[in-house]
Amino acid sequence: MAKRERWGTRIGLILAMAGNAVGLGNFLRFPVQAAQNGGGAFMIPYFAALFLLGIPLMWVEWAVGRYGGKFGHGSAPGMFDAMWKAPISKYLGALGLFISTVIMVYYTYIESWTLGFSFFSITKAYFGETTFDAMRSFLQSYQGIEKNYFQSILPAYFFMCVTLFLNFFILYRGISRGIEMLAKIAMPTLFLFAIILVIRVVTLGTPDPVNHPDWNVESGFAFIWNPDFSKLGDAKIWLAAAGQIFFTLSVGMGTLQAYASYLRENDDIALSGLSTASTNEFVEVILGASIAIPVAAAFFGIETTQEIAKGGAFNLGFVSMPIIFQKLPFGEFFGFLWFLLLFFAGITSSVAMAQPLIAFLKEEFGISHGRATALIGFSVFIAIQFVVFFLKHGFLDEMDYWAGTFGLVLFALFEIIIFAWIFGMDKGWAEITKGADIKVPKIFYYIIKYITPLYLLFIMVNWLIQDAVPTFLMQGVKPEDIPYRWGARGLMLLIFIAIILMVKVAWDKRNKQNRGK
Ligand code: MET
Repeated sequence: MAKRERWGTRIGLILAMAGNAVGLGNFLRFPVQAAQNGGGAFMIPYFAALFLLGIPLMWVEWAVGRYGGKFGHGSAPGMFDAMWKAPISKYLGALGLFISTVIMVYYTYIESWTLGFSFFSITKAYFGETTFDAMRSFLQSYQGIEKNYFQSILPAYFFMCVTLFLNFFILYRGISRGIEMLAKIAMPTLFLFAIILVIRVVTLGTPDPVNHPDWNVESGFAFIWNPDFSKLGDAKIWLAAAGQIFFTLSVGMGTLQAYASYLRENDDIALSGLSTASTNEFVEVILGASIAIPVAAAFFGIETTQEIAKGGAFNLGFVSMPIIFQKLPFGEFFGFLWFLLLFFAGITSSVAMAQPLIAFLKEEFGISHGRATALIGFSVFIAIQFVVFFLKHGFLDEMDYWAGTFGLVLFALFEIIIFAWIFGMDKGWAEITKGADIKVPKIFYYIIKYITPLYLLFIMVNWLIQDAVPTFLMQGVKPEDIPYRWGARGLMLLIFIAIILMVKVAWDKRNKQNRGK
């Protein structure tokens, strides 16, 4: 077996794993989800999901990854196959490969907007667009949806190309010289930028005490942190909270496992996994929660902030934030920090999304690192065209729904059943605690074995009853978008079939070789 790459240092590994988890989800998706789901009402199911789904799955995925790595596998098909010798297991693993790949395609495009907008901040390009309509129109003309400030999609296309190039350049340099190096630079910078922004936000007070004395940062914090028990009966909030935990921790997509596969057999995973989850949560609920919502509450009031969040996933980050920057002294500088922070958060996650596929091509097909990276870079470049040009018709939303929301839960369900019930919880527990630098509380043995799978099952059943049919039939989707949404499904199906076929070919080849021996 060829010698596998390794992480250079422990701190590098933790930063890379934290970089994998900390992403656009922490700063853009979290505030929107919290605001849409009633702030303080959201946080209770959120923490429940963190302890019953997020942290247990974090440990499981590190264990699955390190175990698979022992057999030379950096992607889920091989990992599942190592844990469960049944023909189907590698195909269930293929689902993980599929999810990370699809997410990479649309995620890098959003990531590229942040790079663009950091440039537009420092050059004050959007200064003058001071109303919601004007700023939304700026964003939409950048995205090629309408013609206004930008007359063509070229600037967006340019930043997309730069972003893809940077991603694949880093991936080309490999685990320790590429991904680890990036994390060592990007993560501390991200912390610094976020802290500067939080300080700026908390010192804002009440910007307009005469006309709006109750519009202030405190009201933003109160909105998130005053627990609201009245809405706990609403299943939607529980599902949204679980969805956010999945998205933000990057569980259920194969990227944490891929990173963990570069560990040595006796390297700790208990403490490292917990550190990754804690870092992510610190960034999300301390830093992420202290920027977009409180600042919007101070300038627009809580009601409007909730309206903004309901208006779409990017309204808070790309529309309301730029309006606020224009009201602040040195706003161009804070805008630059905000969007560059998002870019760093994004790129340390997106490189992780390509890693399973790169490992797969190298390990299961014997393709060289350079060629595998180039091949995937090229394929992502082709697929992203659809996202860029059909953005207006919900292409991105469709992919985000199936891969970034539904897919994560489905894959995690298969994974935990294989890990806790087929591989077996006793062996699984031994894996999690092997080489551990902390004592993992025994209660997690039972949580992983019973509660997490049941929780996931419950989410899936709930989905089947409530959402499956209307979502599948695209109820509520604008009629003119339906063909494009089907197009997105077609593209995903194509990617899925391609991955399944590759898994089949690789295993057929391997079985033949084994028989020949
Ligand atoms: N965890 C990263 C983020 O929060 C990547 C998520 S992809 C489902 O953005």
